[in-house]
Amino acid sequence: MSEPIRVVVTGAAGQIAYSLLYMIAKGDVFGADQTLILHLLDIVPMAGVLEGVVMELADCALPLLRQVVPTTDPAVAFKDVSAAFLVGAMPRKEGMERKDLLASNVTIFKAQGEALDKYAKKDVKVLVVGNPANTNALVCSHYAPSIPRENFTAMTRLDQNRARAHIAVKVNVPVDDVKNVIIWGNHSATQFPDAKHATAKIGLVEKSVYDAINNQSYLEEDFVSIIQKRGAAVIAARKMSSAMSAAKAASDHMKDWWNGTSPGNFVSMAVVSDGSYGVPKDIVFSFPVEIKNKEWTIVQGLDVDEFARSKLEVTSQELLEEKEEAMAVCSQ
Ligand code: NAX
Repeated sequence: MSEPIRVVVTGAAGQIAYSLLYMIAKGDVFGADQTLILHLLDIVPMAGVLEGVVMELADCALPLLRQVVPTTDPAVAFKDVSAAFLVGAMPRKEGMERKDLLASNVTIFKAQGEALDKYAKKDVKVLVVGNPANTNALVCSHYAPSIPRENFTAMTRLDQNRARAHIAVKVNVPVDDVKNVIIWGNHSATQFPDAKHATAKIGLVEKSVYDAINNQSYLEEDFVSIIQKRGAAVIAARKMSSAMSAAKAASDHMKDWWNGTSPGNFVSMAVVSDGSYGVPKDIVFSFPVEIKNKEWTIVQGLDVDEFARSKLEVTSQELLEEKEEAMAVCSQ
């Protein structure tokens, strides 16, 4: 067993964290040999609920979990952490405009960026889940200048998992036999789920998903719209937003970042754009990435046709607008 690492989960009294904490604490993310000290951050009114979560984690009797630190103080929460799951955010309330939500949440991520800058390890891996996730990650990184920008990412893995599972059902193979579905852009309704480069193992043959489904309009219209609206469909059915699947996606994202991707496989992560594929620089944009030695690189050289290009432009435009609004709020 190696020395314990410190991992923080914010929004630790919330519904995603309720599933995520168990996944982390039993070794799904950092491995079966990595002991952990879990830091749990939430806001003062949730301190009582947090105590209940601490009790349940203790009652799980998990061998890797060496200590749990519940707190409402960012200085304690971010101290010496190697990995940060930034889940906590203000939910959208009735009558609240998207702009108001963005304003409240970027303020949270500005403060957490400053706290990460001061207290976290300089090689901390930060995954932002709380919405608007891409722009929150950008803000967080901006206020943590001593930590490399590459260490800030936002989650589009839930969208990728949804897309992959959808294709698997469509071509009737286990989900593991579908690979390289891409989510481009923002974790919002403008995201572009792209099956153009995806393959599925059908029998013994690895086939292009486009060939296997053989219905271009389905893949460019219905599929895109179903994945874009999947979150809303879960809310309509469950009367609450995705939680178990969001936690699994956060776990998958960090696990791949920590351990790397296997050859020939790429995953989607929202990362700071370097201008690849004509995407504007300096927005946090979901790209296909490969990961080695805990460092991601954007997969290059994929063919982006005119249809895809138009989708990338729409989602880029939304992210540029969010960035402008966020920076205006932060500079007030
Ligand atoms: P909950 O409302 O159940 O939990 C959020 C928790 O965050 C609450 O306990 C709240 O007190 C806490 N919180 C609020 N402000 C905080 C602060 N400043 N510091 C620490 N904790 C704070 O929401 P949940 O369902 O867990 O969702 C959390 C976030 O994930 C939301 O912003 C949601 O929109 C977002 N999602 C993002 C997804 C993605 O794919 N990127 C998918 C799932 C989810 O919708």
